[in-house]
Amino acid sequence: MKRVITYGTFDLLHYGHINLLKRAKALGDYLIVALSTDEFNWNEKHKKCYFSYEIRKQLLEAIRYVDLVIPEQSWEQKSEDVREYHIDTFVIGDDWTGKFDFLKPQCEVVYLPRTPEVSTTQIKDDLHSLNG
Ligand code: C2G
Repeated sequence: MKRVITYGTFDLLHYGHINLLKRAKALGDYLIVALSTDEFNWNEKHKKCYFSYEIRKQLLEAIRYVDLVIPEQSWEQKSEDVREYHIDTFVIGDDWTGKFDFLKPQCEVVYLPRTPEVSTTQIKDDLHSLNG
């Protein structure tokens, strides 16, 4: 069984996220999503999530491509995750190209093209301008 892992915030879930998860699952048989906790988002990514970790986790668990959701609590946990979950392939959007090549000795590293024209930031901005 080929095991795939990906990482992200997945706030205000949209079709760009779904496209990523669908392609990630197609690379193997079992997909783990390491979901950024609220603390990690705030302290490390300076992102304030609209939905809490628990809600974002529930949403991801409802997606047919996702087999397991675990917390992402630090930038440094990836190597240990790959070991602990016997990961064959690490995958993430190409906005991160090169950033996780250090995992190559442990597993395949795949950067997938992002889905254009959609992002959580854009959704927030559009809603803000809609409501004035
Ligand atoms: N994504 C995409 N297309 C978009 C938007 C996002 O393919 N239009 C992908 C991103 O490239 C990422 C995943 O969807 O692979 C989740 O995106 P974010 O929630 O923005 O995750 P990010 O903040 O990039 O966190 O340790 C890695 C980080 O946790 C990644």
